[in-house]
Parts: sequence; C-alpha cells; structure tokens
Amino acid sequence: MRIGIILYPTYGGSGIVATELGCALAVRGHEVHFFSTARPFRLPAFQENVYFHEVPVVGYDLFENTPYTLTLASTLHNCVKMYGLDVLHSHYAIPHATAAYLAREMHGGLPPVITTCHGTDVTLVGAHPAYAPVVKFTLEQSNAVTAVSHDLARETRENIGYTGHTNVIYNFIDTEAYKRDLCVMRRDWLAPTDEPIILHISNFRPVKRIPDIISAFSKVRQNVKAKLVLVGDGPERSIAELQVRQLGLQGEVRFLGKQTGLIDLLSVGDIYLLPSNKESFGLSALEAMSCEMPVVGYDVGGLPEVVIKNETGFLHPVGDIDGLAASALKLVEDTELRRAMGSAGRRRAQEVFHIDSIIPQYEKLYTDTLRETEAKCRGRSTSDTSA
Ligand code: GMT
Repeated sequence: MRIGIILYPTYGGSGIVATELGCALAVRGHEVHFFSTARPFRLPAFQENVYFHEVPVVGYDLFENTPYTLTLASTLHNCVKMYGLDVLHSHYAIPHATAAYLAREMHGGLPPVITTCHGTDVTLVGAHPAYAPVVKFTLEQSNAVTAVSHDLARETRENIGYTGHTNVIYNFIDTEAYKRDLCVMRRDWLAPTDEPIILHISNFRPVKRIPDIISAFSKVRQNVKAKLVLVGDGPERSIAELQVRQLGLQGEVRFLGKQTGLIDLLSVGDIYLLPSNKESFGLSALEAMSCEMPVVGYDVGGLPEVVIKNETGFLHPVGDIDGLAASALKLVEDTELRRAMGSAGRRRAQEVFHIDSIIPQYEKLYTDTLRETEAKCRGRSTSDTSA
C-alpha cells in the first residue's frame, strides 16, 4: 500500500510511534510517505520505501499565527494526486486529522483518513472548549479511529463525546532493539559505587510531575544510597534543578538533557519512575520494561494496561509520593525482586506489545478501511448517476 503518515517531528510519544510504525511498514514492503514540519527525529538516515515531505509553514504580514493546518492539507492533497496514496494516517488529532479530512474532501472522499488518538489530543488540549468541537467533528469524519489504550478510547467517548467505534491498537516495541546491552556504557559514570540507578525520561512537561520524582527520590536517599538520572528537557527542568539544589541532592541527581542513545541509558537503569498526572499509554514505561526495568508510577490512564501492578511494577494513586518512595525503596533494597519484576516486564513486552503482532493490526485496519471507503464512494457515485 501507499501510506501517508502525518506526525509531529519532535520529542514526544506520538511522533515516535508514528515514525516507528512507518519504518516497520516500509520494511514490510509498503511505500510510506511521512508529513511533518521537520524531519522526525527518530527517522533513520535513509531507508528504502520511505519518503519525507516537509510541510511548509508560510507566514504573511496579516497572520498573527501561521495556518499550518491549511498548508498541511494542501501538501497532503498534492501528494495524494502525485503518489496515489491509499490511506492518510494522522497521529495526534490536532490538527493533523482535520488537515487530512480537508485533503480527503478536496479529492472526492478518498483516500480514507485514519486517526490515531495518542493522549492529550483527547485528555487535555483536545478537551479544551477551544478545540473539543473540532476534534469531535474530525473524529466523526474520520474513516477509522484508533486509540492507544482502552482507557483512552473511554476518554474519547467521555471527554470528547465521540460515539463512533474506536479501535484499540496498543503501542508496540521492537524487543530485539530494546534489550539490555551490557557493554554499551560505563555504568560507573553514573553510579561510581554501583548504587542502583533510578531513571526517568520525558519532555519535562507539568503532566509528568517531575517534582514528585525528586521528592520521592529524596525520601529513598534518607534510607539507602541510590542515584537519580533524569533524561530529557522541557519547561519544568529549571524548577526541578532548583528543587534538587534546595534538597542538597546535587551529587545524587544527574540531569542529562535530551539524549538519543536511550537504549544505552535504559541498559544501565535499575528502576523506572513515571508518576504522570495523565498517561494514555506510557511508551517510555514499555521501553523500560523491554529493558528489564520495573516501573513505579501513578495508577492513571492506560498505564495499568501496560504495567501489571505488583508484577511488572508498582502503581499508586496520583500524588502519593510516600507510596512512590516506598516502592522505589523496596526495589532498591531487594535485588531479587527487582530482577524478577524486570524479567516479568520484558516477558510482557514480548508477549503483548511486540512489534510483529501490532503492525499487522494497522495493516488490516488500512485494507479494511480502504475497501469500505471505496465501496461507499462507489455507492455514492452510483446513486448520483441514477438520481
Ligand atoms: O499526549 C501527549 O502528551 C503527547 C503525546 C505525544 O504526542 O507525545 O504522548 C502521548 O502519546 C504517547 C504515544 O502514544 C503515549 O505513550 C503517552 O502516554 C501519551 N501521553 C500522555 O497521555 C500524557
């Protein structure tokens, strides 16, 4: 098939999932066209069957903000005509699905639009009254809608009022790529006396509750030696650095900023912390599990569909910093428990979220949706002629 994938290029789960999905589809022989304002950061240097289309952001003196939805719709329209795309797959509803809908309508109802809701496009920004009506309309107009967890499918109904069918297709992982590699990085650079390493990776937005991580770590440190390694960057980083200074933990907490060699870092981490306010799935938790790390976080959104409580990690009510600290401490102190939960996490990643079992679910959705949409268009043109 010829598949158009619309995505955000920067750090963020939806862009990662979209990029890895497209690359996997290309390996399976599909022609994949990525659409974004910049080259997605996880896109490899060159791959057969992969095309990248940079969406222009065209300003004008009159515009206070550039209407990216429109340039995206035009780019999609041009490429549908030029390359004969069979489906347009939008990752993150705002505004990608709306632009894809426009492109489809400009082209007489084909190719079908498949919208994948990833998280805050439904639970946070998408639920804002400024966006909710257009998100609802666009989901209703999509030829198929998917969500990355059952909980997000529920939120799509309850928050947005979308009553159509939502296909739940979980995010996936290549467990052969995401596996602990012992010789990649000197662990003692981060933990000079072989202390357990507690790891967190994110874009440091308020939803990730970085201050809870630091407070919980501070409680752990009152009892045992451990190191906290924070990877990524974003609006909460400087507040977090201040909190670390105020707690006198400068020697124990390392901020590494944005990194690309995540598997190296996941290979030296011992416990993964993810205490978000909202988490429709928690891709980074899955990456950690695939690298045999138990996950400690909050019991929210789709995270309990990924992390099995007391088996592959511990989940606590939002804001329960004492609970987070107690679970992290238990895992720091009990190497056997850590190993057992880490192995259970990797097994779960292989059995439930393996790339080879998830990609065919998207392929089937594409072919089914294309067939149904073509039939609908044929039906429409027959009734037009007979009218
Ligand atoms: O929704 C966001 O905050 C951003 C979004 C993204 O585009 O990076 O992340 C969401 O999508 C990921 C991939 O499906 C999920 O693993 C994350 O759980 C989800 N984030 C939230 O729900 C906060």
